[in-house]
Amino acid sequence: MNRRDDLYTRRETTSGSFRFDEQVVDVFPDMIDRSVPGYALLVPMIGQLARRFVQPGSTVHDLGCSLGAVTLAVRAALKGREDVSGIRLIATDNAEAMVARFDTLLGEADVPHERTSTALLASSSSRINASQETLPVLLCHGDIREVPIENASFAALNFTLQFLEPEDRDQLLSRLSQGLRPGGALVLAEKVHFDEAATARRQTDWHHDYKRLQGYSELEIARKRAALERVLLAETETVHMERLRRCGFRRVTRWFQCFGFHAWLAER
Ligand code: GEK
Repeated sequence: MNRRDDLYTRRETTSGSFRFDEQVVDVFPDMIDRSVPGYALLVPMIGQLARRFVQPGSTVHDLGCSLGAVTLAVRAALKGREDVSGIRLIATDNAEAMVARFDTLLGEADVPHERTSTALLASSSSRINASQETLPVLLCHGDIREVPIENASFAALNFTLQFLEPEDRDQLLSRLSQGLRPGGALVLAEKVHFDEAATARRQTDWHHDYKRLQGYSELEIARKRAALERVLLAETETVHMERLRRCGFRRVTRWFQCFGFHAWLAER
């Protein structure tokens, strides 16, 4: 059962103190659903896009997988396709508490899976027999900046790039575009920043209205906001689109927006 997120009723915060720790993991599905407007729609839609773009015998990356919502949506969407043998689903996160919990969830759901690391991914292939049509999950505890991206046809950065230092973002996206096969695609979802002050204020107000309607108090909203300062570094849509093109993506399409939460499909 998913626990209700009441973390910031209990936790006093200092600016920039947010971490993906055990206590966040305990409430994570509820936290992200009640904090990111549209999350419950975005996840299955990423699965739908994967069904179109994933190619036989290729690798799929869920980068910053948390509890694996995207991995599981992609896996569910690919089921029923005739040509899934040999597809490797790799889910990576650098928070040990997240990976441990996702491991447990995969076990409970009887999904074939195996723990690995970025170093092992680089040096060996999985022991899991991906030739069967079981779509096994390779669960990787590590930094997405170090994950080898090879022979991929689909990747998702669902609200993860925003946690990297901006100077590391170009390198990751360039590696992704180089590691994707022609015809492959990346889904990037981010909280965006608006340069124009009045627009930024309105979008923040609307986001906070969403959180209020989801039952968060003013104190919880203020504490979470302070905790994320300098941890979640949002950029404008223009910065994102220019970076995606500069890093080698041929066509970039925004396919989702709810207030300041955007998702683009970047095609190789
Ligand atoms: C979902 N995609 O439910 N390397 C690996 N993981 C990282 C890194 C990094 N450098 N930085 C942050 N993370 C998920 C939601 S949450 C978004 C993604 C949110 C991980 C971090 O540990 C966390 O699990 C995830 O990225 C971001 O569809 O909480 O707003």
